[in-house]
Amino acid sequence: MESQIEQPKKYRNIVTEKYDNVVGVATLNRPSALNALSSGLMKDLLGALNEFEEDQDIRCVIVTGGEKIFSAGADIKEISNMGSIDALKSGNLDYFDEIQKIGKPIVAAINGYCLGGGLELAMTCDILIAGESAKLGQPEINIGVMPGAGGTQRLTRAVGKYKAMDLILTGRLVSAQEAFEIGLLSRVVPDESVLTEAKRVALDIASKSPLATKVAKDCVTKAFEMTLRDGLEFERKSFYLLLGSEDKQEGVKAFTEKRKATFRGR
Ligand code: DAK
Repeated sequence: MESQIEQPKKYRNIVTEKYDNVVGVATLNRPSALNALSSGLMKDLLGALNEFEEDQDIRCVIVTGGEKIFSAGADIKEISNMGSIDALKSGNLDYFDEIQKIGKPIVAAINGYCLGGGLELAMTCDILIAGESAKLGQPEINIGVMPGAGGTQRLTRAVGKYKAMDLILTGRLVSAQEAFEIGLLSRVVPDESVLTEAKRVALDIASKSPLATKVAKDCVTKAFEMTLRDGLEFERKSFYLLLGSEDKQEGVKAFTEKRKATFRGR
C-alpha cells in the first residue's frame, strides 16, 4: 500500500511516484521559485503524464505541488523579456492543451498558492481538492497581462461570467472555501489531508473500469465544447460503446453475485 518512489533522472523539475501501483503522482518540484511553471517544468510534467498515460497499470493520476504550494503561476523571470513572437514560437502555452488530452482522470491536490498559470494547470485536471488555507486566483492583470493558458475560458465555464470577470479583472485571490462555493473546487479538506484525500479519491477511481472512467471523462470534457444536442448524442454513443465491454459484463455479474468487481479495461 505504501508509495514507491521512482525518480527518473530525466525529470529535473518534478518528482514522479507510483502509489499502490495504480495511481501515478507527479509533484511539481521547484520550491525556490514557488513551483513557477517554467518551460522546463511544463515539459517534464507533460512527459510524466504521457508516461502515466502509457502505463497500463496506472488508472488515475494526481498532480500536486506538495504540502506548501501548488504553483505561483508562469515563471515571471522566464517571460520577462519574452515578446509576442518569442512566445508564439516557444509554444509554451501548448503544454496545457496537451495535458487536457490525457485520457486518464487527473486529480489536482492543491495546497497554498494556486495562481495564474498554476490555476490554469489545475483547471486542466478533472477533480480539484484543496486545503482550507489554499489561495486561488488569476492575478495576471497585476503584471499587465491576462490569463493565456485557458483561464478566461475554463474559469468562465467553471464559475460563470460574473465570478470569472471579478477574479480576472481585479486579480484578487479567493480562499479555498470561496473557490468551493463558486464551483472552482471539488472538495476542501484540512491542509494536512490534501494528498491523503487525493490518493483516496484516486484509488477509488482506479477501482472502476478504466474504460468507463476514460469515456466518462471524455463526455464531461465535451460538455464544454459541444451544443447540448451534440453532447447528448455523443454521450449516448459512448454509453452504447461501454455496453459492449467485458468490464460491463463483469460489473453486472459482480453486482448480482454481491461481490466487488475486478475490472480489466476490456
Ligand atoms: N515566477 C518566478 N518566480 C517566482 C514567481 C513566479 N510566478 N512567484 C514567486 N517567485 C519567486 C520569487 O521571485 C522569490 O524568488 P527570490 O527572490 O527568492 O529569488 C521566491 O519565488 C519566493 O517568492 P516571494 O518572496 O514573493 O514569496 P512570498 O511568500 O512573499 O509571496 C506570492 C508569495 C505567491 C504571493 C508571490 O511570490 C507572488 O505574488 N508571486 C507572483 C504571483 C503571480 O503574479 N502569478 C501569476 C503570474 S502571471 C506569457 C506572459 C505572461 C504570462 C504567461 C505567458 N507569455 C509572454 C508567453 C503570465 C502568466 C502568469 O501566470
